[in-house]
Amino acid sequence: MRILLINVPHPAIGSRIPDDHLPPLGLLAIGGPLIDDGHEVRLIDGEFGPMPKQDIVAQTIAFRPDAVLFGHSGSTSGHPVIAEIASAIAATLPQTLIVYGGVFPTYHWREILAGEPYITAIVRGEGEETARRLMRALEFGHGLAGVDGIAYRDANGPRATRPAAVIRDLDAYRIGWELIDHGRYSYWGGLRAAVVQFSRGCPHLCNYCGQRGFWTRWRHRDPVRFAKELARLHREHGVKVINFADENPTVSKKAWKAFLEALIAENVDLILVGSTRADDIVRDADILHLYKKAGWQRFLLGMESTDEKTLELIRKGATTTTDREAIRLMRQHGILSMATWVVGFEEETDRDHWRGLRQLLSYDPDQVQLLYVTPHRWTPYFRLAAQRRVIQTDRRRWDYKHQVLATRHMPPWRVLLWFKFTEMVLQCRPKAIWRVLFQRDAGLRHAMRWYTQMGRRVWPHEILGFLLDRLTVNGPTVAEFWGAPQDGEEESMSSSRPERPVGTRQAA
Ligand code: B12
Ligand code: SF4
Repeated sequence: MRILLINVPHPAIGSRIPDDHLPPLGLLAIGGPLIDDGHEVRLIDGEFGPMPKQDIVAQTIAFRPDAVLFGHSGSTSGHPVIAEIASAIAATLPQTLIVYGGVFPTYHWREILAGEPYITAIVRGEGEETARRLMRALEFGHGLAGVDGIAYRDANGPRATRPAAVIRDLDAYRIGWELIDHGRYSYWGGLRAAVVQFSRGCPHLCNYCGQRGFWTRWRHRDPVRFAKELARLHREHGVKVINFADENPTVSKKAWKAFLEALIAENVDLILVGSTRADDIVRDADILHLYKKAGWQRFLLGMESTDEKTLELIRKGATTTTDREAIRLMRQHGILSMATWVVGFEEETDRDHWRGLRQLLSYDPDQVQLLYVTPHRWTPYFRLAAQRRVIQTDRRRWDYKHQVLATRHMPPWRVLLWFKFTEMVLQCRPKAIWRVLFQRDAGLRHAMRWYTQMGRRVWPHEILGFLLDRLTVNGPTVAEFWGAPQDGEEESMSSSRPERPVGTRQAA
């Protein structure tokens, strides 16, 4: 089959503000196995430019695909863009099959299939094996009812097949790196970059997390093979920065240490950045020198709130003591810390913001990233927020960087003021400025300067965006806006059945 993968341009600041773009790992992850099955696969990456809709449609027509596959990592807020481009392609090429995958459609398949007739099928959960089976069924005209892990329309309307089994051996599927020109992709201020995954999922139970249930179970790749793949990306494609897409790569100290040692043995000069949990950093105090030696330059630590009551509400399972200690240890080992902090909880008052700011200051992180509470329907937290009022009805804005919910004790402009004030105090205090200007390690200095520069560009964009956005007064409740809670379906795959890859196309 001729298969076209499309990465649509995302309107969020994460895509539009930086000059850098990262490869769309989700699409490459399904592209590799589809190429190995004998399909002719091509990728259009609309992030560059960004590409106007008509150019994407024109390039699609030129390729004459049998199937167009969509998916986007900025999942919820990316959906309206995918819907717009998919419907334009369907209007021009009505015979083309349209397949959609990723986190948001995995859960919102009922509404999408009911309201968007141009979508042929949705892949639910991880896509490597399911996409192979689905494309084979579509190619040979087999019924879709026998393909696990999808949703489609039958005579009775939208229906889902039984959940796919989680992939136990992540090394059994390769990333379709040949679909991209590595020279186009960069991060960290113009350095050639790739996104990778050592592991999938997370064993923790934070009740707002939209990712843990999607991957259903924590698994990791073979540490040595994974290190070799990173080294190959460096040697053969000149990749310098490796961005880890993992929710939580450090869950198993044994596997993580084996990876760090294997990468050190490869002796490649890489910059590694990603996210992890503060308690894992504290647990690994004795091997943090290996982190540094392997190339770790920054970890994003999800602190979400510094208020113990809120941490309990969101079941973060963290304490303010470990958060602070993790930052101290990282600094001691020359690794930057970025603390994410969430605002917009319903009962927040000025006093809470003030206390949070002071605690954040006492943590002394190198960088902060503030986000707004944004409930996903498939998480337990959604139930707690279901009756809150929505003030932002444009779904493209549900990207954590826009206020979407009303809070009880203050108007949106005051929440924005606290949001910006907290960022400003953290990033403009003398210590932070000193680190930006005089950080001794040149690599860390570059990283601090690049982030500061990003911040300077994001600020006017966010403030102007707030002034221009039309916020709804007396909007719908969260449940009215998105539908009833769906936390019963949080785990998108089955972890009890073993996954057996189907044979290759040639063998079939
Ligand atoms: C790397 C990353 C980025 C990179 C994007 C790089 C890129 N080109 O994709 C950058 C830094 C630019 C970024 C920006 C943003 N991001 Co981001 N990002 C991530 C991160 C860390 C990893 C994504 C990833 O590669 N995952 C690994 C791949 C393999 O998984 P996947 O994409 O889900 O694909 C699998 C399946 O879903 C499925 N699949 C996916 N697509 C398709 C398509 C088909 C046809 C099929 C069959 C299957 C399929 O198969 C794949 C293999 O199993 C995640 C957090 C996380 N841990 O996942 C957040 C995350 C995806 N980002 C998020 C957000 C909100 C954003 C922004 C909106 C932030 C902002 N306000 O600017 C923007 C959006 C712009 C964008 N380009 O996505 C949220 C999305 C939340 C949601 N559910 O809506 C996440 C989950 C973070 C979070 N904490 O919640 N992001
Ligand atoms: S630690 Fe992070 S990835 Fe794990 S459940 Fe909590 S928010 Fe999700």
